[in-house]
Amino acid sequence: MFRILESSVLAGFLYILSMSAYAVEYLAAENQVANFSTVKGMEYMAHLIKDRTNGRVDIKVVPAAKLGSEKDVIGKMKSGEIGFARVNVGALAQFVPEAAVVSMPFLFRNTKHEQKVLEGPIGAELLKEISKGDYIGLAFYESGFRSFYTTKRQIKSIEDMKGLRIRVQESDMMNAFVAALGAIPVPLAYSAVGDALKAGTIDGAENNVPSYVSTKHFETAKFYTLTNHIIAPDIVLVSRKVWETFSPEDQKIIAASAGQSVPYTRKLTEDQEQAGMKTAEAAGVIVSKMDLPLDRQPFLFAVRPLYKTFLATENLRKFEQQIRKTY
Ligand code: GTR
Repeated sequence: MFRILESSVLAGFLYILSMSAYAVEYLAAENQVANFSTVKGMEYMAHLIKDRTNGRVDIKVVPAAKLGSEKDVIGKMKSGEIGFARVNVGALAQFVPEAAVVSMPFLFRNTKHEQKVLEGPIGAELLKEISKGDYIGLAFYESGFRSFYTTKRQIKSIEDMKGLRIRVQESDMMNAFVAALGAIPVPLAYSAVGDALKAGTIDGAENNVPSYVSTKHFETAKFYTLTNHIIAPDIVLVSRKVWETFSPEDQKIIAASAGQSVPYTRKLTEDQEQAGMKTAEAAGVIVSKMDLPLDRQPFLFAVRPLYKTFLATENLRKFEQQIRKTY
């Protein structure tokens, strides 16, 4: 009896030892705050992965840009210093030109259009293209329309953009976009925007409602104009260096779990969008629409040249065409 017990304890001990030799904790960078939909989505994905790999792959989601700005994080993923991240395609496009396709202004007509594209064959194909180099794209998270918010005035027409200092993501395309509208682009890390608004070094920024509200930017920038200019999805990324250390079986588990976190995250994003709008309005934010289509037309016209510059290859233009033809 004692022998049996002794040998099973020993076996258990050896098992724990062997498990701990293989269980590695990976960090996943997030720049949104703890209860934000994408952070929850990444945590859900991490939970599925840990469970299904019996703890071999243990991912810890680190929110609030504690691992660095989006630009720094993507840079550090090249060497594998950071294994996982959820970033926005706008920021990724600086490193992977294919990511620019879905960050272009006035491309998606609405979130349904975005969802159909990303979750269908075009989305799958685009993930493959994005995954040819230093990064593996596991899944897209839909993130809602981005619009301008400003401290001084409402945007009623393109004229109102003139001379405003608008914060942009650290992206050449976003820089060119805001400049094309007649404003002055100010590239800044996401975490620096709140202080810049308060200090008055910028007059506004642009983002989706959950980001506008969770960052409390609405407390300083009281005009939110539904320009609905970009729906740039977020993307769950793994460093290729780290990806290649996983067995094919674990790679499958990781990819499937990321995919399963998409509908989970979408529901939270939709809820946060609705709740965020209410919070903003209750705090006295003036939410306004532009009078369609007359005031919107000059915006569409101004961004046209950007397509030539940032979708510079036939392959990228092919994606654009396929997206536009999706109904
Ligand atoms: C948010 C996105 C962030 C970051 C931010 C920004 O919508 O979730 O990852 O890209 O926009 O504007 O910097």
